[in-house]
This record gives sequence, C-alpha cells and structure tokens, in this order.
Amino acid sequence: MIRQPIICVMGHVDHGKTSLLDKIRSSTIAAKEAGGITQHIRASEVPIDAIDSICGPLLRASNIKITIPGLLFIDTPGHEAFTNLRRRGSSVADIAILVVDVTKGFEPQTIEAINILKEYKTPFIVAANKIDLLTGWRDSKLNSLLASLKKQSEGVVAELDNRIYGMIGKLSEYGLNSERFDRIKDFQKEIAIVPISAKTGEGIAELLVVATGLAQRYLEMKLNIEIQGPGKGSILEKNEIRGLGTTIDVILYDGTLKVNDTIAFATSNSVATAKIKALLKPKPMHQVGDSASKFNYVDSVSAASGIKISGNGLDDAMPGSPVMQVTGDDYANEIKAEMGEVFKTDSRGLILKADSIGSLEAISKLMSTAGFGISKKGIGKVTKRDVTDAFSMYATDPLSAVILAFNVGIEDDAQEASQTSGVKIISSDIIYKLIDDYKAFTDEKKKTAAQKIEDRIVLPGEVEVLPNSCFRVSHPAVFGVSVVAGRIVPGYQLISNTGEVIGKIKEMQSEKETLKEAKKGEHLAISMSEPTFGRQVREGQILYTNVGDEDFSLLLKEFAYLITEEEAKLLNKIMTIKQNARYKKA
Ligand SMILES: Nc1nc2c(ncn2[C@@H]2O[C@H](COP(=O)(O)OP(=O)(O)OP(=O)(O)O)[C@@H](O)[C@H]2O)c(=O)[nH]1
Ligand SMILES: [Mg+2]
Repeated sequence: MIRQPIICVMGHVDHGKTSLLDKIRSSTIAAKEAGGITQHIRASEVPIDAIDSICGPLLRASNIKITIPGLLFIDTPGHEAFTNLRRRGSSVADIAILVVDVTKGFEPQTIEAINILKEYKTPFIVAANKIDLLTGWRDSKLNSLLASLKKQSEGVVAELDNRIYGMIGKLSEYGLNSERFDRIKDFQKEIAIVPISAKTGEGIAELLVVATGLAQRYLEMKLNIEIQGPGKGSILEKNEIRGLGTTIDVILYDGTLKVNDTIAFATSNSVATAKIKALLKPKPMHQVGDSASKFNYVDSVSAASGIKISGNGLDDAMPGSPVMQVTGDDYANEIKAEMGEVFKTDSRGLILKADSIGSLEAISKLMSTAGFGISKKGIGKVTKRDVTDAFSMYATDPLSAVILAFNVGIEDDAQEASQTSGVKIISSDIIYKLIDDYKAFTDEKKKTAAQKIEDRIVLPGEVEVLPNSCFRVSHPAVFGVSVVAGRIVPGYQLISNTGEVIGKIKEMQSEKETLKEAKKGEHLAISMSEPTFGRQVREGQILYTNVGDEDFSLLLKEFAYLITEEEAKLLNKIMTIKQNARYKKA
C-alpha cells in the first residue's frame, strides 16, 4: 500500500487558495467563510478518478505512471496572523502549491510561505492565479490553459508572459529557478509556474497534471513507506456530532490508526488519552469538518488522511494539538514538547478564549505585535471564572479587565457576571475584527481618561489688573482684569511676576453674566478670597496662572494639543518665574 501525498495550498491572503480547492472539488467553501478569509487548516481528499475527470487526457499524454490513490489537499489561511498554522500545514505536506495573484504579484505572506517551504525543503508549484483579470482575457470555458491560450489575443498572452517573467525574477531572488510549466526541461531543477483562474477553471487541468506528476515522483522516492507503524497526526477541529458525541478531526500524516487504539493528545492543562470508538473517513471531495452524513465508517486508516475520530474522553482534546497512538510511556513528554509556546502568558493583560490552538496562537501573535498583553489563555466557552479573573485586574489596569472570545460561546452566568462587574467581553468570529474592537475599546477608555486629565490641567494664562476697577477690597476682593494671553478659569490659582501665590479665582463675571472661561482679549471682573486689593493685588499688576510642574510636562508632551504656540511661550515664561522664585528661596 502507498499513501496519498499531502498537498498544502499556501499563499497571501485573498490570492485564491480556497477558491482553487473549491474549483477542484466543485464546492463553494470560500464564499461561506466568515469575513471571506480562511481561519483554519482544512483537509480534503481528491481521489485519482476525480483528478482524471478534470485532466485525464493531459495526464495520459504526460506519460507519468500514476499509482497514487489521490491527493490530500490542505487549505491554509493566508492572513498574516496564521504563521503557525501555515507552518503546521506545510510541515505535514509532501508538496505545496503556492498560489500567487498574477495581478498583485508576491506579497508578504507569499514570501513567508517561500521561506517556510525552503526551510522544510518542500517541493512546490506556483499557481499564478486570477489570469481572467488580465485586461483582454476571454473566458474560453476550457480547463486547459494551453488550449485556452490559443483563443486569447496576442496582447494578453504577452501580458501574461510579462507577469510570469516577473515571478521568475522574484523567485530567483530567493535562489530558486523557475519557468512556465510548458517550458521546463527538468522538473527536478526548476519550479513550475502554472497560470490558472480559480474562477473560470482555466489552467486547473495543467496544475493538477503537474501536481500529480510531482507527487508521483515524490512518492517514488519517499511515499511507499511510513504507512505502517503508530499513527501520528494533528487535531484540526473538535465537534459535537449527534449520535457520536465529541469527535475530533485529524490529519494523519504518519502510520496507521485502528478502532480500539489508544491515542494521546493535549488538553487545556495537560495530556490525556482516549480509546478510538469509531473512525470516519470523509467521502471523497468533501472536507474533514463537513457534516457526518458525508463520511464512511472504516476499521483502520493510514497516512496520509483526513479523518474524524469518535471516542470517550475526547471532550478535553484541544484543536491544534498533536495526536499520537500510545505505544510506550513517553507520549506525554512528546506532546508537551510540541505544545511549547502556546500557553505562555504575560504578567499583565486581558483574557483570551478561543476555539482552537491555531486561533489562540494567531491572536496571541497579533496582540503582542499590537503591544497588548494576555494574562490568561484558554480554549472553550467564556466562564464565570474568566470574568472573576478579569475583574481582579480592574483596579490596577482597567484596560485588562476584558475577555476576548474568538468563535466561542459565553456561559449564562458569565454573561451575567460581566454585566454586574463591568468586565467587557468582546466576541467575534473574525480575528482581525476582534483585535480592532479591542483597540477601539482601549482608545475610547484612554480618551475618557485623557478627558479627565484635560479637565483638571491648569492652562497658562496672563492677566493685567485694570485701573480704577476695584469693586470690593477684600473677603472677597473683586476687581477688573483683562486677559493678556492664554486663558483663565474659575479655580485657577494666580501668582505674581515674582512667583508669590496671590490666591484662587473664585468667580468670574462680565456684564453680570457668570463666566466659565475667559480668553485673550476679554475684560472681566474676578473675585478672590485671599488677597486684599491695594496690598497683594494692585492696579496695573500682571498675574499669571499657577501651572503645576506635572501639568507643565503634560502640556509639553501628550497634551501639547491643548495649547497654541503663543500659549506655549507663556507657559515657558510662567515656569521661568516659578523657577526663579524657587531659586531665590533656596
Ligand atoms: N476574478 C477572479 N477572482 C478570484 C479568483 N480566485 C479567487 N478569486 C476571488 O478572490 C477572493 C479571495 O479568494 P479566496 O479563495 O477566499 O482566497 P484565499 O487565498 O483562500 O484567502 P485566505 O484563505 O483568506 O488567505 C474571492 O473574492 C474570490 O472570489 C480568480 O481566479 N479570478
Ligand atoms: Mg482561503
């Protein structure tokens, strides 16, 4: 027996990976994904006769002797956050298809994928996708690119070649030789670039021929091994299925698993085992993760396969965890070693709940790039305990009294507790939205905090005591002033030009109206309890607002937007007066 090769589909977000697989399977997964992006690894089997029905004649003309039972495709997410999922996907892959949007060329995750593939020494093909978007392209309704090219104008064929030369050039920067697939002499030495449209299906025939050929050659070298021996794989998802209970979806990339075998896997806090009750293989052309009716029961399954496993004790299994058949005692250490970084937390930060290790990793990474900490992570629903934990952070850091819930529910008592405690729960099934919402939340909180500071900062102001304008000498003194620069507000303390504190502005009035603020140029009457007019305050005297040292530095930095350039000059003048006064005292 030989195992079917695992083909990992990689590439930058939106370049068309899921659409390509949809075209091959005649499915419409891409259109149904939340936010239009892939957030999980998914596997689907395409048997050799399905491949034959798309590209049979070409396949036979290629003279490759096909012995593989089919291809197991793994779809990966292109969004930048999912490096770990891509790494995991490509680490189990035998070959890869790198999907590149011809209209966009190489983008960051294209390059990341190339680096991962180079690191794992995974042979790959480039699918130059979206050729239908080239100006002048006519949908030939054919699967074959070469047949379609005959129906295209010279201009668009030349344009396509241009784009391909661009890709060849780009690949050479990474030390890789490549060529359009039909111009390749030695597939061992050059990477094939196959122009395709996942929308029209053009080029899909050649892509499958090249992939099958590469897989077949790869298989001759490597594949007719590894299917005996203990099973080893990776858990993609965990689901409740009626009649089966908890099931896990697994990519088996090594060995064989049988009903009644014991398997080990990671749980949220340790390693557990379970006995396999049933093994379900997806019917061809469906994905592991589809509903139960699309599966066949089997007694044994060998790598490489996407399978669903049911059994008692799977409730705590964690998606993203490695899974292995238990044969000796060392399984727990092996699994712990693979889990490594996932549950590392920061000393401060919010709480994150997610549906799988993959998303947990992805969100953790994005959060740390955005400069946010995570103090607790877990898989599964938001519980009351999570809310209590988040609440304990409220006093020291209100921005951390938050729970991010990715694609998981919230238990009723947790919902209640969050409402009474003020702990914010942000939930979404789209990762970047979750993070954007949290950013918006922190911005809003910071704005309110800033507003509070703004309200208590003393701003610079300079007033001149007007002549013949004393209405009352003391208790309180009431007299006229004109604002020379900046502004004054009731409550501000005023100092003299030598830094002596005169007193606090009690009230401000102009034409019998009480004022909340007076700005440069305004004339008004102010009342102050402390001074006596004619002694501490005199006609023609210049008074300044008493800006504190802390306010001074706030106004120089984060609150600089509160004052004009002229007011900044006044601020410096006030600080000089205060410094001189201090100096004199000393
Ligand atoms: N015109 C055209 N549009 C395409 C083609 N392939 C994909 N698209 C569109 O491009 C968008 C992204 O396609 P997806 O298949 O979701 O891309 P993806 O690479 O799987 O994206 P992620 O999984 O999020 O990384 C969708 O709107 C598709 O309809 C193509 O060949 N031609
Ligand atoms: Mg996708």
